[in-house]
Amino acid sequence: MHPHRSRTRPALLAGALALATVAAVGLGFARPGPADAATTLKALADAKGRDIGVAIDPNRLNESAYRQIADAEFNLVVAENAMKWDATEPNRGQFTFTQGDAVASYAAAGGKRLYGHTLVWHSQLPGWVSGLSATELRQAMLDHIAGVAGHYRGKVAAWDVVNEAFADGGSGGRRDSIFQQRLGDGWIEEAFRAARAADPAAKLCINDYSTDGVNAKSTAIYNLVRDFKARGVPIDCVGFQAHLIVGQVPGDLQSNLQRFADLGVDVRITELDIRMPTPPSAANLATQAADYRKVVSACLAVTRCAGVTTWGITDRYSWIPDVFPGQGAALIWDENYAPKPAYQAVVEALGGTVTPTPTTPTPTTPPPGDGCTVTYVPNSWNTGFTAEVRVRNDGASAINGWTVGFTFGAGQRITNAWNATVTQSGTQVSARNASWNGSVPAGGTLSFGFQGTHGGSNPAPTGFTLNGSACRTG
Ligand code: G2I
Repeated sequence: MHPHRSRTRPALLAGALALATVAAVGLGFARPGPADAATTLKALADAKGRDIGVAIDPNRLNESAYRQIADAEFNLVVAENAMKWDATEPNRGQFTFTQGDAVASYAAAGGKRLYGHTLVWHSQLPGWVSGLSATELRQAMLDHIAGVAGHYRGKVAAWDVVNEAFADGGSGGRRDSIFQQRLGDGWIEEAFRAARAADPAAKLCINDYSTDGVNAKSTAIYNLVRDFKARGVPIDCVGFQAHLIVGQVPGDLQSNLQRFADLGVDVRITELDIRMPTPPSAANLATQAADYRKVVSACLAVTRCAGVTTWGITDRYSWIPDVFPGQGAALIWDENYAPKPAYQAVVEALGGTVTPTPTTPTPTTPPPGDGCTVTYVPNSWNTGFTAEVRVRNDGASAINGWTVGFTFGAGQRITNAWNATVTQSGTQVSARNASWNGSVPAGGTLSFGFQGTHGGSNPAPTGFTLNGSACRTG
C-alpha cells in the first residue's frame, strides 16, 4: 500500500467491473493491431495504490458515454468548477452546495475518492470579494474556508487550499492577487491553518501551473513548503497542474516531483492535459501519447506521488479552445469518446498490456434449427449511438463461454462496450463474454451493450452468430 494512503480503499464500483473497454481499430492512427486494452485505468491504478483522477462537470453525468467512462476508468474525481468560490459562496455568507454536492455524492456512490478544488484562488471569485477592505477580506477568506471545507469535512481526500499564488516568469515572487495585495505574505499560511481546522482529515495542498519542471516558480513553492514544514504550518501535498503543450514535457519533471517529496509532502499531477493545434495530426497524437506516458511514468517513479488527474474526459468538453483558440485535442478520449493513442499510452504506463484478440472459446453448437435469436436495440443520435444486443440460446443445452459476431454495414465504429469484451476489425465485430456472464442456460438470454459513432445512418448490423452458428433476428 502506498505510504500517503492511510485510509481503507473504497470498494470497487461494481459497474466498473462489468465494463470492458474496447480499442476500436481503424480509427485513423497507428495501433499495435486488433487488440483490446487489458483492463481499465482505474483497475490498473487501484492495483498500484495510486489515484487516477478526472475533473468532472456534474451536469454531464447524464450523458451516457461521459458517465460510463467516468464510472469505469477513474478512482478519484474533482469538480472542474463546482466547488470554486463563485459556485459555493456567490453572496457573502450564503453558501450553495448543489453542484459540489452532486460531485461529492457521485464520488461516494461509486467508491471514488473526492479531491477538493479549490478554496482560495484569485480567479472565479464572486464580485462581492473585490470590494472588501483588508480586514473584511481576511475574515471573508477564513469564513469561506470554514464554510466550504467544513461542509465537506471528512469527505474530501485532499484540498487545493491555495491555487496559483505564484507569479509567472522568472521573478520567483507571489502573484499580485487581491489576497497578496491586501493581506500580504501571511495569507497563504492563514489559509492553510484555517483549512486544517475546518477538516483535520483532509490533506492540504498548494497547487499551481508551469511548475512541472525545476524553474523559478516551482522553486518559490519549494521554498514555501520547506519553510512551512520547518515552522509547523500545516501542508501535506503539492499539486502540479501539468497543462502541457505537445512535445514539451519538462525533462526534469520526475526530479522536480522528487525534490518536493523529499521535503516530506505528497505530490500529485492535478490537471493534466496536453494541447496541440486542431484538428490534430497523427504525428501530434503519437507525440501526445508519448507525453502522457512520460507524465504518468514520472509520477509512478516517485513513491510519494499520489496519482495523476486529467482535466476532463473528452476533447468535446475542454477549457482549452476557449482560452487558446485553434488548440485543443488535449485529453485522452476524442470528441466522439473514442480512446486516443494517449489512452493506450496511459494504460501501458500503468502496467497494462495490449492483449492479443482473445481466442474464441470452443463452440458448443446448438442443435440445427434451434440456434439463437437476436434482439438488437439501438438508440441513435446524429453521429453516435448506443445499442444493446440480446441473444437467446434456443439450443437444448447450456453454453459455457460465448462469442457473438456481427457485421456493420454503414461505417459504424464501436468506442466502448459493457458486459463483453468487444473487438472490431473493419466492419466485423466480435463480442466475447466477460468472466462472469459466460454461462447461458438452454432458453436463457445473454446481453451486452456498446457505444459507437456512425457517419449519418445507423442501420442494424447483420449476420449475427453465436459461437459461429447463425442466429435469427427476433
Ligand atoms: O484554466 C484551466 C484551469 C487552470 N487551473 C485551475 C482550474 O480551475 C482551471 O480550470 C478552468 C476550468 O476548466 C474552466 O471550465 O477554470 C476556468 C475558469 O478560470 C473554467 O472556465 C469557466 C469559464 O471561464 C466560465 O465562463 C464558465 O462559466 O467555466 C465556467 C463554467 O463552465
